[in-house]
Amino acid sequence: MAEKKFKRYTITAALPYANGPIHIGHVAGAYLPSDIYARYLRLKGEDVAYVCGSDEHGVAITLGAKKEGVTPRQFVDKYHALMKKAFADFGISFDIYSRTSNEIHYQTAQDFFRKIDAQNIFLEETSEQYFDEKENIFLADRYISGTCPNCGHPNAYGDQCEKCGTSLSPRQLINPTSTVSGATPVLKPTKHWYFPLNKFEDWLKEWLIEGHAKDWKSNVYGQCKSWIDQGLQPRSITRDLEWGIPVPREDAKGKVLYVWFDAPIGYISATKELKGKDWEKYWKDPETRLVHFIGKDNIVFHCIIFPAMLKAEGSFILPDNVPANEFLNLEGDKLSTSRNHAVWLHEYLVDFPNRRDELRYTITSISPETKDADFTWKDYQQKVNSELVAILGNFVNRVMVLTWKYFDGKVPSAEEIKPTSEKRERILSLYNDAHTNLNASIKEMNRALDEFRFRDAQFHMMNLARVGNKFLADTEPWKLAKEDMEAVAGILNYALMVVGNIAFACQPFLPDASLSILKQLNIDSNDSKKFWNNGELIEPLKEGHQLNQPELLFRNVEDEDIAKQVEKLQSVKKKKMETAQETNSVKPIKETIVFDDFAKIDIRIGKVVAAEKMEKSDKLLKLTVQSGVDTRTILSGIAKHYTPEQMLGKQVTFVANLAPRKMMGLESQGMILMAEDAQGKLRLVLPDDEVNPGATVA
Ligand code: B3M
Ligand code: ZN
Repeated sequence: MAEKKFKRYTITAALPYANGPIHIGHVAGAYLPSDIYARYLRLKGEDVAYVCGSDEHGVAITLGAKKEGVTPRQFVDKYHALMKKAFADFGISFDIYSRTSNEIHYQTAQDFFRKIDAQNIFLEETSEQYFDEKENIFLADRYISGTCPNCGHPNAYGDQCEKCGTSLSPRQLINPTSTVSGATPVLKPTKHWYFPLNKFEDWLKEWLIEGHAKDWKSNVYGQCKSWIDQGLQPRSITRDLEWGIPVPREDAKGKVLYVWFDAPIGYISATKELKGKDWEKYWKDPETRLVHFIGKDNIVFHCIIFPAMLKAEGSFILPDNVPANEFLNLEGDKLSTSRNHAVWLHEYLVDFPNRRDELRYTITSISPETKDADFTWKDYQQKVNSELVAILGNFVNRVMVLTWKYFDGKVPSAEEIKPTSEKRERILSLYNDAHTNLNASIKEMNRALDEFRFRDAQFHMMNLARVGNKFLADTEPWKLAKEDMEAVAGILNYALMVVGNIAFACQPFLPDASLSILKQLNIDSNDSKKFWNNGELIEPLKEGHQLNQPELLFRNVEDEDIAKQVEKLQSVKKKKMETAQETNSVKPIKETIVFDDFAKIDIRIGKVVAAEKMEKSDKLLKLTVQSGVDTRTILSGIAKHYTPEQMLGKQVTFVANLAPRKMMGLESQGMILMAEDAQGKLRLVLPDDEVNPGATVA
């Protein structure tokens, strides 16, 4: 890694919307990696400002408040408190957890706007925007949904399609509807301010594509590049809303800043709140390293839009790295707040008291650093039981117990073992092996931490315990105790030294375990800095030093512990399905069939060449269908939904090999496929473009 020496670090973690509790997906995306990194830097003695806070503006908030029937203020107060507590209880070591409804943030965001505005950078434009006449509001962002012009997803929002990730504006949506009232919106003129991202395109290319291509993660760089390659457009940065930061202009009454304009400035406001007069160093000194930790859905905002805003403002440093993570899934399914498919941090802390490290460990070991990952409770149990308990806990405990057994809990003499016998020669070579491996692991761990590869870093940390265990298993001090206590003393002295180094090494990953080991060794963390700057093993224990009693670092997770959690997830799913069925009376899914069952059905596209009402039936239409192979008669129960005139010339999808059936004295030679919803609405199932009759469907 290119060694750049920074004087201080400003570490930010995405400001979560104050619209729901924190779940493990959030933890895996931004909070745990940033916490590990911040702890690592502090341990090295670096000057760190690690800032975060609640994002309290935008439609995510106003819609949520409306749903709960409270004011936005009451809504954010509730969730801000909940999130702040969950982070603190989980031990995320923010230097400050602020919020964007603070006075200091209003000031900071408005000053930021004014500074750019004074340079006449913003564009001002009156344009026709969608308006909900029922609710009397303009429909931006999540207030409006419709079909995505890019992928056809029927529920894309006015700012983004969550299916394909395309960033959108409301006018691009096909068949837009108001998410507030369900109304079809009308167009109405309104004035807004736009940030001319296009004018920063060349600068962005140079700074990002040429400047950071090599040191940024490839998933981050790739997304940025494709955004820039598509060409950048001006983005509106104001909204017609009541909740938000007023646009600081005389002629902008009733307008507020767009949430994505003010939210990243929240990092700056939080730093001001934290550091007082000293804050500028953390944002304006080029020797400060600014690093944003986020999830992949926030990449463009942090890598393109916010940097361009900082550049336009002119006095700030730019992010040096944005190590964004991919997504974490849960038990094979997307995490979802609205579906309640999640492991909520505050609930985990109640269900698994004093087991914060176990969750940290599991999440880091599957961290979605390069691709999406899946959290399963079975995995959690396995990682705790066969890694934390069996490797780390076991090693520390064995060393502690043996030292108490043979040396009354005092660090034994490290006097050099002379190679006076074959056995001793073997022990000496085992020392050498262990030493080489331990130092290599420490180096690898440090390198991985510098490169934001936290999963690898944690693996190398665990290697210290793996090597320690192997050293004990190979040297077998419990057998030597009968013949060579000098050798036993040497072995345990060395093993204790390894335990001490593990206490330091696991600090960023497993802070509670680290404290427990330090307590058992009866040392404080003074030597931490030495360890983290040395890059190799250090000797934290003196001969004769008295240890405390051993205590267990981790306990096994029992089958019933995880069964309860799996059950909880399933019962949420079941309940959701039941209520969905009750409210929509959606029919349950039929029994599973195998592919061969499906393959027997011959579905074709045909064209209606004649259509008439069946006599004495108000339901049936008699259709003459050209099937590509033949011309046949099909009777279809759609007369209440389609007229013969409407059907004439239409394509239809039909089952071509269904045994003919007699209906009202006439033979029907097939079945037209229809979609029917719970309200009885019936629609033809059709290809979305004309195909030739006889086309097969599979
Ligand atoms: N609140 C989006 C999110 O929670 C947004 C992040 C802001 S970071 C400045 O995913
Ligand atoms: Zn889409």
